[in-house]
Amino acid sequence: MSDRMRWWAEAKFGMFIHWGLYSILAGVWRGRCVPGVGEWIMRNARIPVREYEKLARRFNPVKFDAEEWARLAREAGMRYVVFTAKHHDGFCMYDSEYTGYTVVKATPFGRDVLGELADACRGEGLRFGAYYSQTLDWHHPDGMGNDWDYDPGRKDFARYFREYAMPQVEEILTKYKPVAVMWFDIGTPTPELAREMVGLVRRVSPDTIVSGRIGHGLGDYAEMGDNEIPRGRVEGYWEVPVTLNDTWGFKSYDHNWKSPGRVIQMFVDVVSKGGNMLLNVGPTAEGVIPEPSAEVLRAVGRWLERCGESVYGTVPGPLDAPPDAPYRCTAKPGRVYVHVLAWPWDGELRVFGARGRVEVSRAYLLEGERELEFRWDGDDLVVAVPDRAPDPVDSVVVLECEW
Ligand code: JFZ
Repeated sequence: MSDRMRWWAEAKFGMFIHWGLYSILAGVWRGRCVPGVGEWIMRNARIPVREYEKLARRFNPVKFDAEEWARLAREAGMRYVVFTAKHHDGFCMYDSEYTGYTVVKATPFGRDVLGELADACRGEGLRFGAYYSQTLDWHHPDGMGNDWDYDPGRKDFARYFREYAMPQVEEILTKYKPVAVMWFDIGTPTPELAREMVGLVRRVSPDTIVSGRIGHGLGDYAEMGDNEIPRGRVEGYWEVPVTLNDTWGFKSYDHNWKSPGRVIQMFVDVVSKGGNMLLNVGPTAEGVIPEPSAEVLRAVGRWLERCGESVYGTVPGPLDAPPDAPYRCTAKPGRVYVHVLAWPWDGELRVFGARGRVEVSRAYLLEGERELEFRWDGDDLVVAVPDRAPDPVDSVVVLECEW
């Protein structure tokens, strides 16, 4: 395991925060609901730069409290936070010296959101990372993606990348150090430019992790598609970004919140396959994380408070659950944690294909440590379990074993 990735591989769980001028529109433009994710409203509604820029004068999140957000992440059991320093709309939620289009210079709020969040997260013992859109930039004439204000044929993207994006990444890495993760997105048009950006990060901040969406296989880990959990184990370091509803940036009418149970089971599924989960919140224009999403996070945290040892610092281990099995497995030296996601109705938990993979000496419930009888049936380990599940979402059976 590489030194740079050690904390990340053990952390398993992070908070993603998408917050910017798009949070003001909240999915609505000129009285119309705009389809698609909230942070893409400028593109999806083809809002002219001169119109969209005016939102900056309206950005005054009087209820923003970075320490409250950091406390929620800690309560949820999250170990790192990734915040949108600059998303595709080009607006900088930090104090950039390369543009006036920033939360400090262009808004009545005038505060350095990235800086306050970085300090608050570190105060809670959380690692802090910055999301940076290195390719799409709908505000800058040489950035990619805005074909409604600018002529794509007249763009000089290499100039944008080398004279704007790279200097901004360098200022983020130096002004807000230590930046634990630079979360690049969408990919980079050429491997040459991607290598230049990775080289910059390595030179300026060698411990900073580079996300997979820098592209061309140059990241320190692989980033799955949004909400895309692989069907089986994936070797190497990888992460899946997950929304709590159906948007990253706040939309006033997206109430399709995932239940705590679904989030916990998704999380355990991801960890059992070797990945991390970066779970998103989309705060409102006032600076408030929507309460329904906060409640989900707190419920996840309560489960992790009780069962976190079966997740943090684990590896997939010797037992791969069949994709449609009602359980998932994680492991540490000397033990396998069987996460039972659907409690057996007949009192028998069957762990498929365990023979020859684990030498079991003891089985017990993680919560309460109740001893459980077990037997072998062919290649399967069969554990006798009580009628009632200890937890309605994920009851953990511990197998003490050599593997
Ligand atoms: C990107 C952004 O466009 C989006 O706004 C959000 O920030 C999300 C986390 O990242 O969206 C993507 C990028 C890549 C894939 C899917 C959505 N992908 O590779 O499938």
